[in-house]
Amino acid sequence: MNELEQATKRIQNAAFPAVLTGAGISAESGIPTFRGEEGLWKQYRAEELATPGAFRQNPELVWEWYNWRRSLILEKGPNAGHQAIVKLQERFPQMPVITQNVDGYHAEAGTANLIEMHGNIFRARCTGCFTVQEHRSVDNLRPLCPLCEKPLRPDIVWFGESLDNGVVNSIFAILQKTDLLIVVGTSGAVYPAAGFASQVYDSGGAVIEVNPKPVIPCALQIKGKAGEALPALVDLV
Ligand code: BV8
Repeated sequence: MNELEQATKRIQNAAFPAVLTGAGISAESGIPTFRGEEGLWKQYRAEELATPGAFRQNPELVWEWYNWRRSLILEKGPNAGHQAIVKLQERFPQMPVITQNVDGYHAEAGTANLIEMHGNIFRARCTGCFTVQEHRSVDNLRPLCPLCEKPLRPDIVWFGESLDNGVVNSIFAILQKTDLLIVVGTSGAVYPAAGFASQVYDSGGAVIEVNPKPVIPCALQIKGKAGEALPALVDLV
């Protein structure tokens, strides 16, 4: 049996599969990943801009980066990889989808039971009164809170910031329960997401990885693009 057939069997026999995605699932939508060649923005790396320090030091530069990403995300849309996960949820209606991505594409594709663990690029949070609101502007470099007029920040988890406790608890409950974690399009460079696959594997679960450059040793690795391999896999299930 080849990897695709083995993976199909594992999914067919799964009692409570779960999905974890990273930037790679949006690559075929035309959204640059963080650590691929095209992942750099101007001369910056995500780790230099997606931090509280960078925002304190140069909020306009950080807003410029998010405005650029938001306009690109608005221009494009979910791809066949996102749609395949929605189709898999028809087979497994309880299947949770945990994403590291902030582009909103899983929600736009109609994904249920979705956890956006790093927040969402179309929300902003007030640095004064902490109100969270929708934010779709692509050119405002100094957005202010309409309630208290303090500066807004992206409602996104930056490097060095803790994830929301509720989100962490929900994810760990899923990782305890799942018997199959399907990991799509992540380089496994960022924690805590980078530890999820081994956590499932160490507690007796199975892991399938879909990535042109697989990185998870304990996974059944399917070397391929999300937009091609996922639909093929879901069609076989
Ligand atoms: C935390 C939002 C507790 C931003 C993101 C020192 C001080 C403080 C913390 C740390 C520290 N050292 C380490 C840490 C922990 C830190 C961390 O992990 N750092 C790394 C750099 C080592 N983590 C944190 O800070 C987290 N919080 O730990 O809280 C704490 C608190 C204080 C002090 C200590 C601990 C918070 C991390 C959240 C950061 N925010 N996103 C934004 O988006 O603007 S993470 C960012 O990276 C994105 O969300 C992204 O999704 C994520 C992971 O990247 P990937 O998704 O994997 O993307 P990447 O480009 O890397 O890979 C793409 C993959 O796709 C590749 O494998 C490629 O082969 C594949 N691919 C390409 N094409 C396709 C494809 N796959 C399929 N199909 C294709 N077509």
